Amino acid sequence: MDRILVTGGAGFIGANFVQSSVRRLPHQRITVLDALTYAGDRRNLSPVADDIEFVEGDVADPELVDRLVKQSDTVVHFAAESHVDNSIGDPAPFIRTNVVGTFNLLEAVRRYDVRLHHISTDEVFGALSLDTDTRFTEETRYDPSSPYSATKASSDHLVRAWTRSYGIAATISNCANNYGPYQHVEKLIPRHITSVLTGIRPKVYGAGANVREWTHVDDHNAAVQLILQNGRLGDTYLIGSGQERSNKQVTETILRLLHQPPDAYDLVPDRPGHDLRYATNSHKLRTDLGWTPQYDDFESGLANTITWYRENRSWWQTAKLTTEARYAANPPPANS
Ligand code: NAD
Ligand code: TDX
Repeated sequence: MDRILVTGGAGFIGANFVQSSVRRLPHQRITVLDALTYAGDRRNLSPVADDIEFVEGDVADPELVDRLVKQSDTVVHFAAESHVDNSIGDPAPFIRTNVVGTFNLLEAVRRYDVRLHHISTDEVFGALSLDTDTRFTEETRYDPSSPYSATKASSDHLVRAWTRSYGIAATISNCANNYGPYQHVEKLIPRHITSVLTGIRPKVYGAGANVREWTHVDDHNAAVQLILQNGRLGDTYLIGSGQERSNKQVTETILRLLHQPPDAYDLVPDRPGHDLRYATNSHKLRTDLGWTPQYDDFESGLANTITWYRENRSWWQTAKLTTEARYAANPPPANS
C-alpha cells in the first residue's frame, strides 16, 4: 500500500487533490498535514473524512514533519501561504511556511529517502508583457515580483539544490492560476462571484488589463498525478490550460453568467508590483506525460464554479465577511 503525505490538504487545491485521490486510487493511504490557517478548512475534506488520516500541524515544525515523512513513501507538498495581496501586507508568514516549511520537508525526505512532489506556481517567472504571445517554459529565468512569488521561487530553488546536492527523488510543477470549488473567497474568481451573490460590486485592480491563464483545479491535479506516476525525477513541469483572459474579461463573464449588467463593477487602485501577464507553455507535460486539460472551455468551467458557490453559501458566508473586512482594513498601498 502506498503511503502518501499531503501537506496543505485542507486548502483549495490540496482538498480537491485528496478528494479525487481517494476516489481514483483507493489503495493509497493518505495522511493530510495542515495547520488550518484562515485558508484551510476541515469541511473541505468532510466527503473523505473516514478515508484519510488528518493531522493538524505546521510544516515549520521540524519534529512533526520528521515523524510524518518517516512513515510515508511519497510527499505531495501543497502547503503554502498563497495570496499575493496578503504577502504584500505581511510577508513574514510566507517566509516561515513557504521557505522554512519546504526546508523541513526536504531535510526529512533526504533522511528517509522519500519521494517528493513540490507544487509551485508560474508566478516565480515574473511577468510577461501584454503585447507578445511569449509563454513561460521550464527554462525561463526566475524573476519573482511579490513576496509570495519570491518565497515560492526560494522553495523551488531549495528543491532543485537538494536534488543536485543530495540526490533526493523530487519533481516540481509550476501551474498557472487555478479556479474551481473550495477556492478561498479572497481570490479573484470566488471573490467576484460571492460579491455579486451578496450585492457587492466586484473590484477590479487598475484598468483590468492584466492577463491570467485559467486552469481548472481538476486539470492541475490530474497533471500532478501523471507526474507522480511517470514524471522524470529531478525534472520540472509547467501546467497550464492555454485559456488566457484579462481580468476585465473574467469580470464581465461572471457578471453575464449572473445576469448582471456588464459594467456593474468598480475599478480600484492597482496592486503594487502587479504582474501584467502570465502564460505557460505546457508542451513537455502534454507530450511526455500525455496530459490534456478536460476543462478546455473556460466559460463552462466558470459556469460550473458559479453553480458550486451558489449551492454552497454556508461554506463561504463567514469567510466572505472576514475577508472583505480584511481587504477594507488593508487597501493596497499606492504603487510607486
Ligand atoms: P490555499 O491557501 O487555499 O491552501 C493552503 C493550505 O495550506 C491551507 O489549507 C492552509 O491551512 C495550509 N497551510 C498554510 N500554512 C501552513 C503551514 N505552516 N503548515 C501546514 N499547512 C499550512 O492555497 P491553494 O490555492 O490551494 O494553493 C496550494 C499550492 O498550490 C500552493 O503551494 C500554491 O503556491 C500553489 N499554487 C496555487 C495556484 C492557485 O491559483 N491557487 C496556482 C499555482 C500554484
Ligand atoms: O479583487 C480582486 N480584483 C482583481 O482585479 C482580486 C482579488 C484580484 N484581482 C486581480 C489581481 C490579478 O491580476 O485578479 C488577478 C488574479 O488575482 P488573484 O486571484 O489574487 O491571483 P494571482 O495574484 O494571479 O495569484 C494566483 O495564481 C497563482 C494564486 O493566488 C497564487 O497562489 C498562484 O500561485
